[in-house]
Amino acid sequence: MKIVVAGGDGFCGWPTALYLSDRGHDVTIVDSLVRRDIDTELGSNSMTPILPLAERVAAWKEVSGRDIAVRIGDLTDYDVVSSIFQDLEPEAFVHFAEHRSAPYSMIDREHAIENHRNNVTGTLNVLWAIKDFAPDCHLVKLGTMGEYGQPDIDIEEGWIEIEHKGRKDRLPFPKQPGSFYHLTKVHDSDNIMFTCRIWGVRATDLNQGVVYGLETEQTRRDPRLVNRFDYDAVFGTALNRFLIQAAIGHDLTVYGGGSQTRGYLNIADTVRCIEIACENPAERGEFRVFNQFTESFSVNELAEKVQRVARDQGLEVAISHLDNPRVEKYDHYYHAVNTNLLDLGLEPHLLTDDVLAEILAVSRENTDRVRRELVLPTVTWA
Ligand code: UPG
Repeated sequence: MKIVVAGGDGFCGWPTALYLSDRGHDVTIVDSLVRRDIDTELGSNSMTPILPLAERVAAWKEVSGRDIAVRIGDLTDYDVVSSIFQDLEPEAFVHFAEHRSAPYSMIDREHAIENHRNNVTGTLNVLWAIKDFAPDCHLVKLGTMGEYGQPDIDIEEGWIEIEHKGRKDRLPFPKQPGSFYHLTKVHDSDNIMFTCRIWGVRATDLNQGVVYGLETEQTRRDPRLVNRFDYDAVFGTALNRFLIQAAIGHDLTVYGGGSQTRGYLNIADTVRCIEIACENPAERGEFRVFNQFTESFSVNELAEKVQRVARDQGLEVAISHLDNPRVEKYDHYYHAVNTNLLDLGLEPHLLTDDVLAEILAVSRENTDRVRRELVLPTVTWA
């Protein structure tokens, strides 16, 4: 298939582009490189030394013999987006090209607005371009499990049957996002759902959980293909941060009580989920939602797992309960349905001690690149 991977220089996008290319798809990466600019803005870096995009793609050609085309461009510019659809005529457009950090969106008013401008405008441009130039193209959009919040009922996959005053309907599942960033994904979902209804767009919204891990089968083939690995308090995510903290001898930073529970998945499953979505497109006019996570854990459970695996490697790490910089529920009910992807053939890579030990080992090789002052959270919600 002809597939565009927008955001193909990022943590999920890069390994996805390699995976799809490896599976024989004709892949074009579109990226504005803004994630690298944000590193400069925040004074942060990937723990792993990542090459410039052109060099990464050249290394992939050398290792695999396969070409990945690259377009540097910003989806908030409609000329860029319309030319992508006119020139490439993609069958699937995989859309990772959004600012994905909750803390980044909560820094101040300007960041909240920029987060909305970038994410919501980019997706609107993609929807208009599909309508204008490629009505059959399947939009595979990265949403987030964070759209749902933590309701006191089971979380369904995008839709719920509701009986109200004697009548029944299948309605969008209620959304209670926890940050301005998560809100941008809710706005995207609404915009996509609307265009499926009025223009017949075919779309899959992948409500992804927190991704952990670093390497995939493809990135492991050459050190120049290594994925980015965020550890700072703005872009680093829960489990990966704990592993890096263990590697550098920092207390594990559990926010508040630590009973906050979320859905998680391995990066190796992210890339496979995208392939499954592309190869099984939504129908014209269908707004399809998959909950893309494989297991649920509380933050405390993750910290305890990391502490135990670190101990096996001779590292003693303590668990600290910091004042929670976010406004979150504790001791809440959390049960989310995730059967759509499993039914289409996903075989999850589960969070075993071996998986943790591998990520910890890579972290231990790169400790010299960590700027310790970026580890503790500074952005607060309240
Ligand atoms: N947390 C800690 N300590 C840390 C970091 C996080 O306790 O050092 C907690 C945090 O309070 C929250 C949970 O861990 O309860 C998850 O937080 P985090 O890993 O930062 O994930 P999210 O803020 O939910 O965001 C990530 C991605 C986002 C994606 C989402 C999917 O950044 O792009 O949409 O996961 O759930």
